[in-house]
Amino acid sequence: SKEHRFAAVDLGASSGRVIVGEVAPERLSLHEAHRFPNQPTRVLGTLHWNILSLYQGILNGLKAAARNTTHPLTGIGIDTWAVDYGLLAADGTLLANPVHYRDTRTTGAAEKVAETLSSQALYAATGIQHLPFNTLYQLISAQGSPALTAAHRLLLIPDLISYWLTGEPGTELTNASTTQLIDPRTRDWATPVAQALGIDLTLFPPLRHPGDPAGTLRHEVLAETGLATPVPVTAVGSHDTASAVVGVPATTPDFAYIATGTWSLAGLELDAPVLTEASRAANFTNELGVDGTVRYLRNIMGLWMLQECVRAWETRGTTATQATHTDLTALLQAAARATPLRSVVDAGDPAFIAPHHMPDRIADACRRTGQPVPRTPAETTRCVLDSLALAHRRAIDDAARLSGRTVRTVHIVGGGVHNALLCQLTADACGLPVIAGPAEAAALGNVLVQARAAGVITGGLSELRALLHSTQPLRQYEPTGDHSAWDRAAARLGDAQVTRAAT
Ligand code: LFR
Repeated sequence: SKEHRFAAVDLGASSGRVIVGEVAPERLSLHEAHRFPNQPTRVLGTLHWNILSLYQGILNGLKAAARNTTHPLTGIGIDTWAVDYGLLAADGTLLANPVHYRDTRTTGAAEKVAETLSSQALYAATGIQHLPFNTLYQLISAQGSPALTAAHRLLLIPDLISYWLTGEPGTELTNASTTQLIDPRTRDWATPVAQALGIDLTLFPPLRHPGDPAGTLRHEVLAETGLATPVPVTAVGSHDTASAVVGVPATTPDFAYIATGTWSLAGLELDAPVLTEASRAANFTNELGVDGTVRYLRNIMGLWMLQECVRAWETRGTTATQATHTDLTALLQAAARATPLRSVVDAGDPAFIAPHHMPDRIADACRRTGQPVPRTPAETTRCVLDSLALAHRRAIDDAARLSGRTVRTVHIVGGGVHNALLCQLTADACGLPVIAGPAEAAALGNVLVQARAAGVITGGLSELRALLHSTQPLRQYEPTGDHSAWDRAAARLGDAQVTRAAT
């Protein structure tokens, strides 16, 4: 038949998914073959990803995909969160369990780097936003450790999974850009940065671009999953945010996007990086995108803040906040009725990155800025959502100003699409229409890049997006309310948020 099936392996911070996309020239539909929890584990004080359990979830997902389809899979693509990695010995053995980017081992690494390379020079060479967990800082913190000393090879998480599935090592470019070791102008390694800091770039296998072949499933994987031989693996935008941006159903060039989930990644798609001092001071990143694009965006805490609050309330046994779907719905309904913009916090503040005590940290931030402290889960939830909307608006305004572009539409994709209050507040804060959907943008972007590489569909990003626009359910939110209320709320946070990156 003319219809092809592609499996998207999409690992997020709270769950992993194997999603099958059925693609034909005018058709595109998804179904979830398997979803499994992603539960980080703390061992002797260090927070790890449970990498073998995730890999087993992927094998189970591929097995489910093989069972549920009458047609063979045309291919597989893998995307996950960024920056983290596994270290391998020369024989391919994983030398240590990958560490979670929310682990605090990188504390002090930025200061150490600054002794050799100023933050100005580092930004001019890599264009990457300062985040404490960038691979660069992880490697600096790991210098001299037994695993890094013994390592023959470093594989970023999607590349590690790809290697286990196919036996073929590679480094996919969009995710490689998040290491802070890539020059966004040449889209190749920033060798002088690595040399200055004593980072061995030969640990990284050669770069692959989205759409490149990445091997075929090993026999043991075929046997375990029941898939028919041979199934190719294709490099996609292996950074989940890169795939999510492909999955933005934009029909005009003047759009901003917010990829929502554990994080909110808010910004613009550009064709060249912005490496100015103003851009660095505003803490904007130039991650590389599919088809030669640049993802000019800022990391904002995202729904992580709410997830962590819910977890804290559950542990304390606060009523009406069990993590069931209905109770989350009730919590959001109560938040919708709570006083708007009563208190806001800076949702870009790295103080919110680590797990634990989120309601207390939010209360502290309110107190510090002289605002009322939220008393109930509903008030805290409203504070988080107002703060996210405010941070969304700020990122989009800054991105437009710093890149000299105009924004007329905001697209929200990813898990936050299901949060109608967040979508409406974002439209209100930005004073722009918000188009929400699809929620599974990363899986869709993954599938589309595979389908194009396989020749099932053709065209550039705008053609891929037109297919999304015509096949995926979308919802539009118009801006409402008094726009100046958002200006006043922003003023309460003062200049702290603007100047953070400059320090
Ligand atoms: C989102 C994401 C962000 C990245 C963060 C950490 O899932 O990939 O883009 O900054 O996770 O890797």
